[in-house]
Amino acid sequence: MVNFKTSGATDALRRACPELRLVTEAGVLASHGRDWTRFREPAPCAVAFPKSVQQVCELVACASAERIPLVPSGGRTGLSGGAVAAHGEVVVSFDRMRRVLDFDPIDRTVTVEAGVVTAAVQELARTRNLYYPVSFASEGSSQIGGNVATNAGGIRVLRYGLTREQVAGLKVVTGRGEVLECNRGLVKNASGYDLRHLFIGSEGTLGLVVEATLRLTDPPLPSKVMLLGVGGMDALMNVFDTLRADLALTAFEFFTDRALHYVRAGLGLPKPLDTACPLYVIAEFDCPTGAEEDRAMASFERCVQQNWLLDGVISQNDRQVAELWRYREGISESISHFPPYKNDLSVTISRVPEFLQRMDELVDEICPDFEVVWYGHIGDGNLHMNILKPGAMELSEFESRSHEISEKTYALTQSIGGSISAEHGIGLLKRPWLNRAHSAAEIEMMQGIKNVFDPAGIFNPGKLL
Ligand code: S2G
Ligand code: ZN
Repeated sequence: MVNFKTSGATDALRRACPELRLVTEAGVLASHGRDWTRFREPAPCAVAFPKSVQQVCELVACASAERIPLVPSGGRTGLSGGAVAAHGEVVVSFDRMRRVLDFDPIDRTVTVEAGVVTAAVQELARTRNLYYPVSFASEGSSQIGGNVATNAGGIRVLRYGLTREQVAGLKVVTGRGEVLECNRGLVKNASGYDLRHLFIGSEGTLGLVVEATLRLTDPPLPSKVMLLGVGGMDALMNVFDTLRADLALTAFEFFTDRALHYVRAGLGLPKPLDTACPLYVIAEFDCPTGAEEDRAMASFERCVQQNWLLDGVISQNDRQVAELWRYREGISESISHFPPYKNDLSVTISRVPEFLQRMDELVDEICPDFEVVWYGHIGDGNLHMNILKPGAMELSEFESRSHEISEKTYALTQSIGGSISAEHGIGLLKRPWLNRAHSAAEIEMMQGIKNVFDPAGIFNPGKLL
């Protein structure tokens, strides 16, 4: 951490912020100095647990004056190392800022502190007969502040968009220790640049999100889920196009037979279909009456007649909906022990088959000895590529081999206009390839924006930029 102060940082913070809870206990340093990634050892000098915006402002003012690097930390479920503190930084945890500050039934908005867990917002919405639609496997531990910082997506982006579309207002502490109230929950506000949208997806590099005002929406209609077996990606895209035309889809996810193998082993799940297929789909759709179910069955039959579908089941009740979703939502945890090297890629939906075909050829050519598990969100062109570490291979060798694959993967992704990070962010692990995602001019502009909001460069140094 060049020109940053890490030794003596805790003393400086204790003097400047006597009320601030500052922990240096080894177990907390280890647990709070990381996210879900396992490629860097956590080594913060301390973990700060502010309990108010005022304490955050005091902390940032001191860190800015003393040039103490700060790593914001929410639910620690990130997948690009964005919340990893490996160089003596001070972690800023929002575990003690978990209050629900306001709910307005007319505005249909809820204002929460950054440390509120995603599932708690979903539950609050449910109790008010409303719905918070951002949903993903780690929602039980991820925090709203981190969801905003990474613009978390999840399984229903197809219908509701990402976190960005739900944020009606943000309160942020900048690197100058100022509090910005962005948009304050307004639906319309044409009064200049919407700074809210700079902070969403900024990965903690522009400011610390301390409060968010989130839009809630109508509760979803009763829905059903189909688990479908498909012969190949071209057929899968025909199924997607057909079901999207015939049904009100809320999700359209895919996973490969290798993913199915691991999630069945990991969760002890039975075979979902009699037919073993190379690819599987989870399609969720509005099904309030028998008419929609009939339409779904007709659509299913048409896909079978076209030989796009090899097999399939449809849920008969809510329990089966949950059971079918486990085949998709359980994949990530079922392969986490390897560990996997993750690439979170996106292309326009129409390019998915070509992209996957060329990726298969690339993997066969450069790493036939590696096992790759694919799954993701066809409905928004986001494909999760998980390279599984071979048991006997050292983590460091595995990471460097995976970097070679990433070099070629990102070149291919860039060649067809895709993104090297669809929803997990650039963080620490993808930073060497930022120039695959943006031109030099764009990166220069991004650095200029960073300098405005974080002039001392104390926010999450080494991440993203
Ligand atoms: C997903 C979750 C994390 C992972 O399952 O859609 O975004 O394993 C992922 O990539
Ligand atoms: Zn995902």
